[in-house]
Amino acid sequence: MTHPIHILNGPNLNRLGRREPEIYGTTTLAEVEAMCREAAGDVPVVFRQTNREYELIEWIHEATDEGSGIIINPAAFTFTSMAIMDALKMCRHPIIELHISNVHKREPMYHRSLVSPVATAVIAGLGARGYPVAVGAMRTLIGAS
Ligand code: DHK
Repeated sequence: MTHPIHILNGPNLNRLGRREPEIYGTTTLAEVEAMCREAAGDVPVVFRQTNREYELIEWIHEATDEGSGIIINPAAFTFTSMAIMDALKMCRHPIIELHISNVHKREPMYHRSLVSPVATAVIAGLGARGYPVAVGAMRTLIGAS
């Protein structure tokens, strides 16, 4: 039995679809979750979102102990949280950092990720479609396809 892919989402992503649609699109987080589960096929998925930094850290610990890989959109915590970076450092599974927008085309405050140095790969700018792309890549990284 393959351990789950943990897909973790940070602050304000609960409002996806209504939040700055010109940047993040109109796809809702529930629709993103469905896209991920379809892309995962026979690999189980844990899909979560929180606005609480400590909770995201605890979920990273859980994914480290019980999962097969982490796909994480830390949202604004990407650029501020050394605690999330430190939690990810403990993970020996593949880590894909995911952003809906191309953060490198945005304002300078979005250009220095604290997560990228500890991630296996980064996907940014594909919109909500980046999530199923990340799941497909994670299936390959964990040997599921
Ligand atoms: C999502 C957010 O909420 C922003 O704070 C990030 C990221 C970008 C995204 O593009 O998915 O800066």
